[in-house]
Amino acid sequence: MKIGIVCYPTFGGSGVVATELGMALADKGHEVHFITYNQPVRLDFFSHRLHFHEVVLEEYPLFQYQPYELALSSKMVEVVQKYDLEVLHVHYAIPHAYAAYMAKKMLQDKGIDVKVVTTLHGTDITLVGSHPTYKTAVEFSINKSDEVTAVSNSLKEDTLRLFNIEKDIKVVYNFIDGEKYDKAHEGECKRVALAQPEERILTHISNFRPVKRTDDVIRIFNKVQKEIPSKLLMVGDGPERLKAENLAKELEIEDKVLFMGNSTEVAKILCYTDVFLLPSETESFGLAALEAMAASTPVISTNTGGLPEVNIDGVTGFLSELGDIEGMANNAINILKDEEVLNEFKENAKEHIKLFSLDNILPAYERLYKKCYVS
Ligand code: GMT
Repeated sequence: MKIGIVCYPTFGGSGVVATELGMALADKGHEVHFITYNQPVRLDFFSHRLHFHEVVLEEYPLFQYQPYELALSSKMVEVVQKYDLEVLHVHYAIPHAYAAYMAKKMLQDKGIDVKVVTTLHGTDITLVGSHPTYKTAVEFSINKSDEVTAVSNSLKEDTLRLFNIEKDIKVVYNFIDGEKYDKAHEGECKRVALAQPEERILTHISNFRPVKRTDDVIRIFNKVQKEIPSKLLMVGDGPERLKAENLAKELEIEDKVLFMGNSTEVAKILCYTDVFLLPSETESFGLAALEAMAASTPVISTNTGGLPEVNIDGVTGFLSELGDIEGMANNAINILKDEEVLNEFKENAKEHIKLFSLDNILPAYERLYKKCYVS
């Protein structure tokens, strides 16, 4: 098929999922066109069936805010027409689903029928989308999509609770290419550059927004390092980073906490990691947790949102109540202090990701694209 993918091209989970999906679809023989304001960070152009179309914003002094939706929907119309796209798969409702609806209407006017599949990722529903500023438009564009998916049962329930939804929402879990993480283990391991041989490595990866509770990460680690020689890798960047850095200084553990910024080498970093920390206030899915498990890393997380669908308590890691720093630290210590226990959790984590394999998830999206044309 000929598929247009619209996403945020950044380090966020929705952009990563959209990019990996597009590359996998191209590998399977589909023609894929990314339509976004920058080349997605994880996009590599090894397939000739992958295309990227940049949405260019014109600056004009009258605008206090650039009308991105207008530029995006115009670009969608142009690309659908030029390449005969059959489906526009938009990731993250705001403003992508709304812009896709406008594109669809403009194309209908020209006698062209393009189908719109919207995938809800989390904050587009739970944090931003349900805010009164956006709610009307988000609800409208979800209801007007040809097919709607959510990345977990938890997110589906949240969407039905927060909006007046007339469409059936299908749950299609995020997926992971386990092999990529196996390969990261094959090369030279630079673990030695990050920690002493006797030290354990704990890692957190996020966009450092308040919802990620990065201060909790530091406080959990502070308790762990008192019991077990260890280092903490803080990967990513965002508004809470400085606060987390200051907290590490205040707790006098700054020499044990490495702030690494955004990275495209997530698989390599995870291959050195013993335990992954994700104490989020909410997570519709927790792609970072799944990536950690793909690298055989147990996950210590909260039990919020879709996390219990991904991280299985007592099997792939442990779940705790939001803010239970003591509980999460103890869980990490219990895993880390015993080599045998650690290895068991590592094996369980790697085994569990099979449920989220590309082979399982990709056909679900392909069926959905086809279904648009029969329903
Ligand atoms: O977590 C973020 O703030 C980024 C956000 C995004 O849209 O990129 O992540 C959301 O989508 C990811 C991919 O489906 C999920 O794995 C994350 O759990 C979800 N984040 C939240 O629900 C907070």
